[in-house]
Amino acid sequence: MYESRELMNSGHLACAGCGATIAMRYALKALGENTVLVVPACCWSIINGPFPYTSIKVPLIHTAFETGASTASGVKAGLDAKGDTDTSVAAWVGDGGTFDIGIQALSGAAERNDDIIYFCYDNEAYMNTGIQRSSATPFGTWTTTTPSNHPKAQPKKNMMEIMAAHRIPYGATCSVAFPDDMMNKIRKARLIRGTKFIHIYSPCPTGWKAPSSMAIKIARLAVHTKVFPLYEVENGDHYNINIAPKNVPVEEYLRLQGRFNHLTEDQIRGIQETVDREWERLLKKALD
Ligand SMILES: Cc1ncc(C[n+]2csc(CCOP(=O)(O)OP(=O)(O)O)c2C)c(N)n1
Ligand SMILES: [Mg+2]
Repeated sequence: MYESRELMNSGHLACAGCGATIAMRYALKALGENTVLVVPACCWSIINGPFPYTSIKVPLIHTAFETGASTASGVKAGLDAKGDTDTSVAAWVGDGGTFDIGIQALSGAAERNDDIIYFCYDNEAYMNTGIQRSSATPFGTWTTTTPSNHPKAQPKKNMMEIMAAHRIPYGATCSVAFPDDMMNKIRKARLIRGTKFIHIYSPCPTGWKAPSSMAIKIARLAVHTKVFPLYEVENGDHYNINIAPKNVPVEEYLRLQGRFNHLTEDQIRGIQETVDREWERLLKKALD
């Protein structure tokens, strides 16, 4: 079975506790070896190792920052032209490459409903270049471009809603703290034709100022505080929540990460209110 095969080697170049690396390991187990990966500029361009070395056992194409989706579309068209319709083509892109600079290419692929799986591993900032804020960075976060005395003033962009609005056949959020849920969703996505969008919550101990041993605990708390709910969206309007959150106060999640150290009680209350409001919105859609 492909699912249990290890398609990632241990000799990669990631920081200790890197969620994006754990995410790749699970994703490859679910995708299987008949896969081509497209990776634009991001931490994963480094993690995989310098050519001719590689830490994964499937072909990987390095491409320009804004071209994750369009390169994947091109690879898929090339394989189709050769008569190969079995190989899965997957873009593996950071949040900066997805929410910001690559959104045009992604929107184009989704509008054409190109048959690719688009993964966004979300560590909530431009980590590879030194922790700059992206539109995936949550409100109130410290980054090197949003210092503690001027933390990020805007909320995180709701990328799944943008993808749902394209009416793609399948979208799902995943977390490295819930590997079975993640692999089930990827296996499901592999069998669906058209554009699939998989949004993976990927802790970055380096950029989040947290101990590497806390990465999975933080990821689990993100789900149980409702900060990052795990759900699927089919055809843009059928919502399904996969893990019931335990309603842990958001403060428990924030306090584990140095990037939120400066937040006042008032600001934390405000974040809790936003999280509750967003959860209610999602719940309404799931119950519809
Ligand atoms: C057009 C362009 N602008 C800027 C860069 C520099 N750059 C390389 S990776 C990166 C950050 C990527 O952030 P993200 O997509 O979130 O992935 P992460 O590094 O967090 O894994 C930037 C700004 C580039 N390679 N190309
Ligand atoms: Mg990032």
